[in-house]
Amino acid sequence: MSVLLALALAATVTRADLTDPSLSADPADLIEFTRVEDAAKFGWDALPGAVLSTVAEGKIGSHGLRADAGAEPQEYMGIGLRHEIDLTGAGPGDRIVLFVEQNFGSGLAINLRTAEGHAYRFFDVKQGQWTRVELDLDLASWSQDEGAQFDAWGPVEYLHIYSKGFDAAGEYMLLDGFAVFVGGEPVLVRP
Ligand SMILES: [Ca+2]
Repeated sequence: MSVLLALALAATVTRADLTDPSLSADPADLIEFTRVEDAAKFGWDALPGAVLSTVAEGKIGSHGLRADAGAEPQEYMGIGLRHEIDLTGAGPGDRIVLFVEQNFGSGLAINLRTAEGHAYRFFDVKQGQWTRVELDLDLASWSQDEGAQFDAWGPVEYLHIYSKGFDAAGEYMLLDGFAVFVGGEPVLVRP
């Protein structure tokens, strides 16, 4: 990536940070729970080895989610959402938006599980500060499991946001403002 492009992207991230009008419609943010029990009821959970909690330091709304390494950390810790998100018809220009902060590494992965297999991709984040991430749903930008190639999105049953490097005591990940837009509209809103 050229320096100029990197600077342009950094500027975009800063400007869009808290002012994305599509996210000011609060229900599009699928992370807004004061109690972790309610987040769990919606489908949020920590991946094995980590412990989920809610935090009053959201980037959108007032609360976010936090995963801390637990007593027995494992590789590939992170946060998962087990709640159907129907991406049927999604394509270029449609997007997943999220805010993340973590104190390990500089990259994360997202994995979407559909009935036809997994689609996943990696993205860069800054360590120790919130990063706004926007992932286009153009399937050409996503990798798939070998033998499970599909050419159109369908309902996503389960998603993970994780890192191989999230594997040690004292490490954490904060997540907020997770929203999915197809045709400019949120695919799913909180109840
Ligand atoms: Ca929130």
